[in-house]
Amino acid sequence: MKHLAYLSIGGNMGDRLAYLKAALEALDHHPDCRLGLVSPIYETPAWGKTDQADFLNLACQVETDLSAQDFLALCQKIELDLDRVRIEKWGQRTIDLDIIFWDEEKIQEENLIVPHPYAHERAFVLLPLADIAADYRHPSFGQRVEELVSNLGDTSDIKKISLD
Ligand code: PH2
Ligand code: MG
Ligand code: MG
Repeated sequence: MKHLAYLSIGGNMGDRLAYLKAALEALDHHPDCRLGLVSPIYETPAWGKTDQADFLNLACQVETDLSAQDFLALCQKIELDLDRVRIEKWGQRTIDLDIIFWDEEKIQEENLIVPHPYAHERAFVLLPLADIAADYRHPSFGQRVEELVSNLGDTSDIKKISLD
């Protein structure tokens, strides 16, 4: 059965753009996944643990036949393949793939909570997401992504970057 996942992807170590592109390619090349819409890329100040380099972030849509758990395992494998080392919570990383939404489902498992519990508080997640899923309704809050953006308390200075 097909599922639609929305991901937030970001990183702030090494060649940030190359890591983002490699993550998108890895998703698209998987036989059970198809990459759909991809947002523009944003440069964003580090959220949570602020004494680190700026991130590049984007949001994307993936259609997949995998279960949520298998898709999570795939995301974690892609992170490892792309030099991800877990040093500290919210610390610097080459790449992070977070599942924000999975169909209209709410998932509460030991290793996977969807919708992502901080998504609605983070400009670096919501703004890119609004570019590709403005009308998607948050399964827990009932608000559309666009509405979540207008109610956002996070006023980080996040900038769409041009790739030309
Ligand atoms: N990811 C975090 C913590 N802080 N800040 C920005 N700007 N972008 C991120 O992707 C990010 C973060 C934890 O995963
Ligand atoms: Mg994250
Ligand atoms: Mg993560």
